[in-house]
Amino acid sequence: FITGIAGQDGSYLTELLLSKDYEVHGIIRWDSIFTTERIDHVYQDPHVNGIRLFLHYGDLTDSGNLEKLIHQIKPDEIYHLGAMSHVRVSFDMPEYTANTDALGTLRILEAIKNSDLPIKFYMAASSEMFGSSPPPQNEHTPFHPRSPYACAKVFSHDITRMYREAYNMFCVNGILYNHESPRRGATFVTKKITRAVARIKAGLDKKIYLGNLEAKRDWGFTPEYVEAMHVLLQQEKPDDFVVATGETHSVREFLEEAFQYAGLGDWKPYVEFDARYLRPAEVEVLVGDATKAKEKLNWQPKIKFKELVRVMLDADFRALGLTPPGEGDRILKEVFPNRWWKND
Ligand code: NAP
Ligand code: G4F
Repeated sequence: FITGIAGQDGSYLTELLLSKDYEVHGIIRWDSIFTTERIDHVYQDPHVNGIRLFLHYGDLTDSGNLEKLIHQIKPDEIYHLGAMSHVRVSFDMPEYTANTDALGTLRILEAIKNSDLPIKFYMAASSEMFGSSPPPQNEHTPFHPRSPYACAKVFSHDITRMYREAYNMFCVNGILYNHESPRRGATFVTKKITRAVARIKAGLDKKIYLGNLEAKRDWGFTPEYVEAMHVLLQQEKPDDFVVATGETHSVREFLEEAFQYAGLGDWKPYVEFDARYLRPAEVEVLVGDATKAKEKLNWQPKIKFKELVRVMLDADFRALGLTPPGEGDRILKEVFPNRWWKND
């Protein structure tokens, strides 16, 4: 059972679990337009027998709905990925963010507890929780959240651990650092840049407007991160893990790399500053120390910063009908000969 199934991570995780012969259920929010674009390629018509993907209407703010679905589905594993996941927006909507991202987790944990079923629970915690704690951060680093989003995730992280200890439930936190892909939402900085670079290349746009270029992030590749989520729920004993590449790069470096790879040269003539993208409090630098995941889960990322930029740009070129430079596609073929996800 996946909350946030139609999000970036939910879509890859669905493909991973289907490739492992799971029956997958997920909640989507009702909207007046279709919001399932990321999972349309694996959608299965419910009128056909033998399908393994089931979508249900649901919302993290509706405890009755969550209780009912968990009672009906009786899942073995819950991957709780649903969230208002945009840090900047959480400053505009702090109460909604806390309701969804903090209380939403509590609602699911209570539903599991009340079900008396041996359900394993994965909580999508975040490196944002470390905030201004100096890098590199690991499982023992104190949290110092710098946004309503991060505060809500700290609550979810702690309540997940608390249910594990108090009720002996199989609950784990994956403390994931930023992970990106061609399916990343277009308002997050990596996708905003690669999409804009492709549009500039195609002659559709002239400029991109950005905020703080000096912030540094530890950016990884989403398919590898959803593999970590799955492994985390297959441990013998529940435990929390940092999942990261251990490299950090600034938004400025991302711009340099993307414009160079696209053959546009210097990025400066194309980029303008817009204060609306600044945050009241910024997280300056995130670098994860994922030694524990390497040693205990045998998890290690293969795609790092430069490859990630290439993979994302090739996809954005293709989306506009442009011939991609092709290095990203070549890397994917070489590194993942048995790829289980659709290449966008
Ligand atoms: P995403 O693309 O924004 O997906 C979030 C999903 O949550 C969307 O499908 C969204 O539904 C759903 N959602 C939002 N509000 C909801 C509500 N009230 N009820 C039910 N569903 C709701 O985020 P992501 O990148 O896949 O991230 C997945 C999770 O990992 C999130 O919890 C995020 O905070 C966390 N995380 C992400 C990263 C990262 O770098 N990507 C790093 C650390 C942690 P709609 O499709 O209807 O909008
Ligand atoms: O891409 P971002 O919006 O990601 P951010 O804030 O790091 O959050 C993402 O990663 C977290 C894990 O650490 C997740 F928990 C969270 O759900 C989300 O997936 O911003 C990255 C950096 C920030 O420092 C921001 O100030 O880019 C800077 N930035 C500069 N200009 C911008 C922009 N960010 C956005 N979104 N848009 C800009 O125009």
